Amino acid sequence: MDSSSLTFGYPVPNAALQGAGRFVWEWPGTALMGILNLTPDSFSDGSTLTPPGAASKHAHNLIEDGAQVLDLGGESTRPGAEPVSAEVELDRVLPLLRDLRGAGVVLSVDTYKPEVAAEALRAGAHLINDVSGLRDPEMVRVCAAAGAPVVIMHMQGTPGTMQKHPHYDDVKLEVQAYLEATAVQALAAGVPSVILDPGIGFGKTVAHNLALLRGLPELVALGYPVLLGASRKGLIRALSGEGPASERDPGSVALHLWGALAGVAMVRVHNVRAHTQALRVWEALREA
Ligand code: HH2
Repeated sequence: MDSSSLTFGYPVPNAALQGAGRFVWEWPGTALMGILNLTPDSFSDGSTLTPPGAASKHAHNLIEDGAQVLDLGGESTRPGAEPVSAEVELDRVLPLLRDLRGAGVVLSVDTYKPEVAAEALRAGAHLINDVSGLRDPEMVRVCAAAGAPVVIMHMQGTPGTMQKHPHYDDVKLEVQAYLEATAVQALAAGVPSVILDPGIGFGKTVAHNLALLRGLPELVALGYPVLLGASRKGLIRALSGEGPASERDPGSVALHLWGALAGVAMVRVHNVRAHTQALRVWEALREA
């Protein structure tokens, strides 16, 4: 099985020291990033994690189910979502982040705001997941200074407007070119490593999403770890006719197994247990 790795400038669960101040986490196959939306308005699970203790319990359940990374988000980025201030985002994310410091998994924070990233990294976050794809140059400086790797996700427009009129001449080439150029710049500026994410549903029609999913092997071939996040997204309803987000786990598994077949290093999912089982079966079959 192929393996992937990320480099950090500080100790991280399961990472090995490789040279001065360089800690490398290497994993085989496709790792599971469990989603923790600490928001009242996320599209699939908004508000369910806001009562005290509920988020921590859910986080530990995700770890027990097989999550190697937890992604904590304090602002919804669903289509039409309103931004919140850095203070609100930090108030939602920091308590759980501190609570999870000894949990033995990689802690990611889903933010495009450099001030949130800086504070989260000080509080024990290991990885920054930037859905704006490092649009703010300050984000590169923050991550380089801290020694933090970054998920660079592609988004056309902003969450408020992105689904109004998405347009590309060649979606696959444009997304790939953006991700590659941004990765090269980030690494040159001192970010220790990056993960690339085509941003399913972020300023894309169904046809755009399908072209990106079919083009995953070419994105993987660039040589960077690739993350796929299709969990419970509207694309699944569009392709299957099935209703609410909470009922889209079978479609999520189907799309993420497609990603695993293409060689993606990580999938970002709500239902970790279902994905653990699907990936174990699929990987055993592949290795047989
Ligand atoms: N999708 C969402 C949020 N963050 N990050 C990455 N890297 N890739 C994604 O595809 C991605 C992401 C949207 O999903 P969710 O977190 O479930 O909803 P919301 O933004 O409404 O909280």
